[in-house]
Amino acid sequence: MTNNKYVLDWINEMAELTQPDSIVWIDGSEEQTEALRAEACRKGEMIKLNEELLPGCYLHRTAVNDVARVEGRTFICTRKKEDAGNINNWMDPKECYATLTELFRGSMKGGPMYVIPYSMGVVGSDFAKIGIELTDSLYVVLNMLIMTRAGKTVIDALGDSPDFVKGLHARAELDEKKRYICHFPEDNTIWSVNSGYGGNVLLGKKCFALRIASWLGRLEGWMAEHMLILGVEYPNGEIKYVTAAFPSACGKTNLAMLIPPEIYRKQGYKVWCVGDDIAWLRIGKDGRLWAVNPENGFFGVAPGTNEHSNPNALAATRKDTIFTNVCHNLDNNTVWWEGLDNNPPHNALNWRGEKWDYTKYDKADKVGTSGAHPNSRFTAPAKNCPCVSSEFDSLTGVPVSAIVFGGRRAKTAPLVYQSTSWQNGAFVGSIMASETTAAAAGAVGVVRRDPMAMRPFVGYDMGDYFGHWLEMGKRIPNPPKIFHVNWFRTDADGNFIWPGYGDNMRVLLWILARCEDKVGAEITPIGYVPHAEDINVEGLDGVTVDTVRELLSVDRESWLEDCKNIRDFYAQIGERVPAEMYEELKALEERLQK
Ligand code: OXD
Ligand code: MN
Repeated sequence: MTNNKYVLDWINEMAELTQPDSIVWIDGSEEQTEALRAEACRKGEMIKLNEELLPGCYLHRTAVNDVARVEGRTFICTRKKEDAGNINNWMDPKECYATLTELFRGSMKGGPMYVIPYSMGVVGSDFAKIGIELTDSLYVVLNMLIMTRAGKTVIDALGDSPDFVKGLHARAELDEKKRYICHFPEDNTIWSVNSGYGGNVLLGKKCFALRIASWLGRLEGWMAEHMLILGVEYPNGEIKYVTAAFPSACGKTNLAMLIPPEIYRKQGYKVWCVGDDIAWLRIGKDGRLWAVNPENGFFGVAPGTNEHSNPNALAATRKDTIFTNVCHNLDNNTVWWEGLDNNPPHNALNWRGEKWDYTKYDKADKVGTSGAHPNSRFTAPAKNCPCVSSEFDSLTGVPVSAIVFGGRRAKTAPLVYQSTSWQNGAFVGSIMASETTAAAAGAVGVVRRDPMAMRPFVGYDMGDYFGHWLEMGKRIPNPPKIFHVNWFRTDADGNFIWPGYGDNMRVLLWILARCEDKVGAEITPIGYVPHAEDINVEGLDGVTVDTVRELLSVDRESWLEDCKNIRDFYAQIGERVPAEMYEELKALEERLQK
């Protein structure tokens, strides 16, 4: 497919190491893709679902020990340890290549090596970057064909250039003790071995579009962020764009595809989805910040997705979708997950492929008793989404009015607040915290600091990353305003107070009104908080202005407690945390103590 010497030499070298029987180039044609789907079914890697009810859809199960990203096995391999920083796991590149070379050796024997040329971003746009993934997994090929723009057009666009990210993946023995997800930002290289779970093996996504891209962004003066991108359309047709960073499985996909409450729909408000997970941000010629979504599909969390929480996501999964680790309804050969509806299938296999008894479901042991794994996923083409933005394929992206940070916090963080400047906003992002979810292996529900929702995804030192945010702020003549939200505050009984989902529109409209100086706010020690009356509660059941007042309250004691934790976390990041962040922290403490 190409004469590019850099590409061919590298593929030959990797093939000599992994020893596949053949090399199969992925051209992106429907003909080849359909043949590969059929082959995946023949080999038992995928199950074809009911063609009438779920046309073009498939089910895949990963190994039971391989169901989430493995942060403990994810490494940034820079020559100097300090460039990877204290928050990342680090390995010396030479040592890492040597260890992984032995794991890759002969790992593709007996089967083909697939070569997937892919572009993150629209081919031909200034934002786009090219990668090539070599893999032994058909599941990876078929997912990459949904999640990225892949195939011949990409290799043609690369031409003779050496400028591509080299990704090597092999499932090998799926041995979790020998599982490694390794990034070599100085070599534009990613090696992933012994996993088959999306976040570890779809190398265009977290590995390239966040970890390697964040490194490139720092070098080249742009940003790669764990952010959704949405457009709010006003009744007059004007559209304002917002990006929002929430940690994994905290509702980015739901917010990105939000359906406004009826009172707004009637007036003509709409929300358009540009992206649900990753944003690449560049300074435009007009001095504003512009965003693109480098992906081409959604790799969304299935459980909890339903007609109420996210009808747009659900619609996106009704055709040409790959489901991973969901429950298989044997009666009609469709899929099911907890929170889809109240009718669990009676004749079904669970995510492990075992006969499933829905009456044994125990909320306290989801992994053991649920039909679908808590981190089960759908891989759906973005084009399937009824609210996909007309700017989805734009070469220049969309101009960003507001950046929103958010976490899952039962207490402390109010429903929404606004930072007082770009520097203060970067500080607000740096002190984000959230309760952990099933998207990563490990305990669920523990509060951990997750700066800008990028803790698992920054490809270099976290202190330097904060520094890059501050630098960018100095260079954007007309920067977006920066906010923080928390949809997850609970009452004394542990129930969520704010209805969330579509009603988050009410908060988005306050945010956008602030961006245009159309609404006032109260200044508090943490920043600008809405006057409770300015969050519209019309049409909400059981939520009054008083509820909103409670949701907006700032408890000085718990904030001061949080500040101690932030100080410890900054110390853990180490000496590259910029002085400006410590100044912001000190000023916050002083305001809270006043
Ligand atoms: C994801 C994640 O899959 O953040 O998007 O884990
Ligand atoms: Mn994510």
